[in-house]
Amino acid sequence: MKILIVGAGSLGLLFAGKLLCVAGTEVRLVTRTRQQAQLINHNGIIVHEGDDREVRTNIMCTSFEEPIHADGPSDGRFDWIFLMVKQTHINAALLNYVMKTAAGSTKLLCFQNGVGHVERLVEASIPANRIYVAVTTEAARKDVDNAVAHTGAGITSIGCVEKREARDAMFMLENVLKSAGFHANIAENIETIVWKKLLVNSVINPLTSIMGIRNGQLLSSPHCLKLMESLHIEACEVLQRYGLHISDELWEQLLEVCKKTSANSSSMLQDLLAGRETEIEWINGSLIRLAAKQHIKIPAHEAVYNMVKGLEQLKRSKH
Ligand code: KPL
Repeated sequence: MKILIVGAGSLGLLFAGKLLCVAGTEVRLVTRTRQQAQLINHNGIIVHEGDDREVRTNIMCTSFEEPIHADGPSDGRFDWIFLMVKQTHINAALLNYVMKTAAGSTKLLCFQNGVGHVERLVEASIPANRIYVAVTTEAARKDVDNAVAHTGAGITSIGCVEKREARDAMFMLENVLKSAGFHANIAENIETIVWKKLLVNSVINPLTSIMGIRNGQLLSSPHCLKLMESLHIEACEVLQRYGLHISDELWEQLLEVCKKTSANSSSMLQDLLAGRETEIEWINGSLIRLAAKQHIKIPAHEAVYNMVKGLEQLKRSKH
């Protein structure tokens, strides 16, 4: 199986590093900058597992600026392209790159947080029957541009946008992911899984970003728990009206995510501190837009949305 991973953040490096160890799998990696591509070409990818194991693998890596066919044995015909960039990095140039790189049968697996990216891919004329969605709870921290620490094992669910599409291809991919050591499964209801992850992100990410705290600290104060509850209740109402089955267990799962990732800074807080645009538009923004279609107001989400947007602008003007 030939896989092209687009995006070399923490998850891109983790998946590339682990998939490279699977016999019969060819993996290539695309980075945003030439410097990162050069570093990875010279030094490989290092994955630090929790048990102090260190796996170093060599990989062929290019940057967006270089054509994918230029420097390797691969004929550029990939079975899968894993799109592992953030929502904020999906722009015309990236879509153009993906379209040029994909052959007629290449399937695209999207790992983004939130919703909205699939629609943007379809608008860019990528056929819906070639778009697949992945939701992963793997936790990883990029230490340097070619090294990643696997900080927590999670579950990766994959599903297709068009229900009747290639199950065989998904089975094969599921097996490859499992051989690489990931807990992977094929989800019949990938849309529900996407929205549930969005709900978790819509509570933890803005609150940790506004307060500048780690995920676990949300649990240490009744005031924080109250804020979490308000966001959770509003989001559940919107998703139930949208037709998704949302059980009471989701609140427990939300608390569990905070516990499991207690020492981590949320991705939104990391983006804010680094002066990058956050994914708030595709997380809480998507919920607000869905609520508007239902003619209801979700004031707690609107408040955190505006606070994060405000902070984002202030931080970006300083950088
Ligand atoms: O996915 C996350 C993120 O930081 O984006 C977690 C850790 C689950 C918090 O929402």
